[in-house]
Amino acid sequence: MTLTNVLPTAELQALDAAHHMHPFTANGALGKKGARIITRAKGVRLTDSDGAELIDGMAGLWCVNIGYGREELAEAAARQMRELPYYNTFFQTSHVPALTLAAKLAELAPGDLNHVFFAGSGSEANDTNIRMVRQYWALKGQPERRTILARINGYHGSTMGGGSLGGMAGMHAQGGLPIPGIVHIDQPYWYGEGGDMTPEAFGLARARQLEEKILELGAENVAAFIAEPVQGAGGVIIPPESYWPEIQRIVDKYGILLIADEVITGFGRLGHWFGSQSYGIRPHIMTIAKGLSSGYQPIGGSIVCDEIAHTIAQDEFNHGYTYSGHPVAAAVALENLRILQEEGIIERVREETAPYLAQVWGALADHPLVGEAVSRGMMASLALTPDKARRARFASEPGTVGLIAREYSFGNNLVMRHVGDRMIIAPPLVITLEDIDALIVRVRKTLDQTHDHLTRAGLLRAAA
Ligand code: PXG
Repeated sequence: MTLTNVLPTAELQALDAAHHMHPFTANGALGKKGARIITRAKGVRLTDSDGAELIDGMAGLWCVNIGYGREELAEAAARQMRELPYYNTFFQTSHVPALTLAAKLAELAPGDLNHVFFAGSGSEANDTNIRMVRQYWALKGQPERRTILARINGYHGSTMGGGSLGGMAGMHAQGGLPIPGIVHIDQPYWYGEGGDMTPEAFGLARARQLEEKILELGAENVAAFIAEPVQGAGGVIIPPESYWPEIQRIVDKYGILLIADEVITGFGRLGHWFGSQSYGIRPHIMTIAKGLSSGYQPIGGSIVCDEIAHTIAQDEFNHGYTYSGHPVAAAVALENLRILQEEGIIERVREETAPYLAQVWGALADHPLVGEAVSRGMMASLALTPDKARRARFASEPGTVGLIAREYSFGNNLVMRHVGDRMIIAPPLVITLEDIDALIVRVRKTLDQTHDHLTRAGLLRAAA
């Protein structure tokens, strides 16, 4: 018996409001309204404490790649807990789940990305990356190479390091971020910022900001550039095709380390094991988390190339987490990778479901409220606009319209997020064509309701 079974929704909500501090939430307002309590899930569907069934268009928080309810993962966790629930890897010991998972990741990762440093989350892994690239350059006799370049509206986590690498203004406004030594350049967001340029020209221009910044700071002071292959939390921003090849040219030219933050794009979301493969880029480090265990256990890490790993190995690296390579999390991750591989889930995304999603999601562009409807793999976004021809923003505070749409979507039993006035989805990779159809029906209904609402409320107005 669980709490869910013994308490009515209102009492669960009251306990939640009284004691539970939610992340990224105005808890006062949520407490008054009451959180929706999710009690169980299967496949791509969630059930709430009132018994309603929702399609989870966000795979939890971009992580439940294999879908909910896979018994094999529960079994793997139980088996590992009985055998060895915990041991550390700090002081000259190792254990089978961590070393097997590291070897498996080395096999799956491209090129010479053959070494894994484990963390408990994506944020922790990016904190590791900051320290690792600086230590690498120190050991190479270039300790002045400390600055890490990142992007405005990128997301790399919520720790002091991760939040600093990220370029979220709302996060930098609180708690003294960013830490020193991190410099941001603009994002390759053509729809919102490209003006009259073609996407291709804009992609090149934004990539060349990296070169300009390197020259401004002096290449001898720059350690690394970090970026998500496709920005997730920033609003599913898919860069123009010209962007990544130019970034690769620039990091190669100046000998800057490239960190691909694959926390969302890893483990099949773009139709390849890693987003870097989808874009043909060659990172020195990939940050991983989320889909590594399909969210069934908290685990993250950095997959590191030979050159950095061999250099770091020359000295003691004074860094690590109690739960680095946690045996239960590692055992669950291994089982998750087995399922992704043996069931051909990533190939199916690439060959079947992603092309289908691109077609039916792209067709939403005919809706009067939609300025662009784009997808890559199992990540998709809509830009809402009061004036399609001008790619106009709403006159209302950014996010007002997005929130209205999100509320309708939730009411239609579809979990679709908003980032400002962009609507985003990233469903479990196991979603079927029929479920994509069901999802699209709910999105269309949501758009119609939002359009009616904006018309009635006089909000269908463009910013000057
Ligand atoms: N990098 C990327 C690219 C992410 O998307 C992290 C790092 C941090 O991972 P952890 O495991 O520390 O959360 C993330 C996480 C959102 C949202 O609102 C996205 C994330 C986390 C929380 C909210 O879309 N992504």
